[in-house]
Amino acid sequence: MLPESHVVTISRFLVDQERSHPDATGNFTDLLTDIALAAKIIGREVNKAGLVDILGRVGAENVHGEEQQKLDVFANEVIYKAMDHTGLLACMASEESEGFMAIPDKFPAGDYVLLFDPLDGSSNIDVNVSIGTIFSIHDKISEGERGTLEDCLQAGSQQVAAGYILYGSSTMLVYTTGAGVHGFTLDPSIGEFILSHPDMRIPDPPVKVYSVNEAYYDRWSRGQKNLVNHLKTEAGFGSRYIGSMVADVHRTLLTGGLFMYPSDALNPRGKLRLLYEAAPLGMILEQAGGRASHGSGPLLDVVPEELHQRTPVYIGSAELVDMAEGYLRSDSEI
Ligand code: P6P
Repeated sequence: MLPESHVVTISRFLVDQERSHPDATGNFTDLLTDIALAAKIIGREVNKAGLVDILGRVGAENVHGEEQQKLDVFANEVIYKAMDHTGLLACMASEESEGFMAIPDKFPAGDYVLLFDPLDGSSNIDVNVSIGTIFSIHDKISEGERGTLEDCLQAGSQQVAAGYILYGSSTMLVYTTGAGVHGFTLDPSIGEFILSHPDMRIPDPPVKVYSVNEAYYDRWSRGQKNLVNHLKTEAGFGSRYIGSMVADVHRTLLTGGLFMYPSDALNPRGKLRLLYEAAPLGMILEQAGGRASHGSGPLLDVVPEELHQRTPVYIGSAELVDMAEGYLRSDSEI
């Protein structure tokens, strides 16, 4: 007997969502479908990374006679090649590519802009820790037929959609179009993403967990130090830190809590990137009822000045992000 919930693939879910937008062209449905395809291909390689490494020791080349690629370079190429010919995108930008990525002249261009981190946390692959792909989608705003850098440098509040794929104990795709957050789990036996987490909401009250790399404690501002000292003493919080942003933020979405990557004396803008890490994950958490801040205001309000711009990140339960801003405000009041 099937459970009450029905078997809904991401394709079926996208078509149903499209039906609720009478003016929809189907282009967004096609775009997410292509992203899901790229995710399956990347996940297949990520899930056999150890084996590939062993195979790689037999010869410096893979079975196709190609130079063994690093997985993040592979993931970057998979996404680019899955998207470049579709006629859906005006341009792309990637963590792996210095400049913005034009659509080849031989292919038609479209009206969406895709920003992505193809494989965030790839240093964790060798120790079998969960890693992720992050994507951010904007509308093209420039006048010309094909996209420009201007189309990539939009505030997070302008995103039309955002999402991530988490390659963990299972492969999950989580996305929002500004109408709630929906999670899909890959059933590898049939190669389909199945709706497993409809309308995700960050729990309230949250579990008492904060997530930050405390190795940098001595480089933090006084306010940052006071915040973490408060959380771990009076507030009785526990600490969880995976060191893979998608995994840390996904846990925060599911349990509540506070994920932080602060600025510090050596990194005045922090480490994480605004366009294709903080802004998309920030949209997801805000759509789920949480908050995203750069420490002194809404993260999604920041208008980027360059593609790989870094930003401090405070993402999670609204009350905890508010608390963080309160402690950090004391830094500017000194
Ligand atoms: P640190 C992974 O390298 C990454 O880009 C994010 O996924 C993660 O949140 C962060 O860096 C971890 O950085 O300095 O704590 O090792």
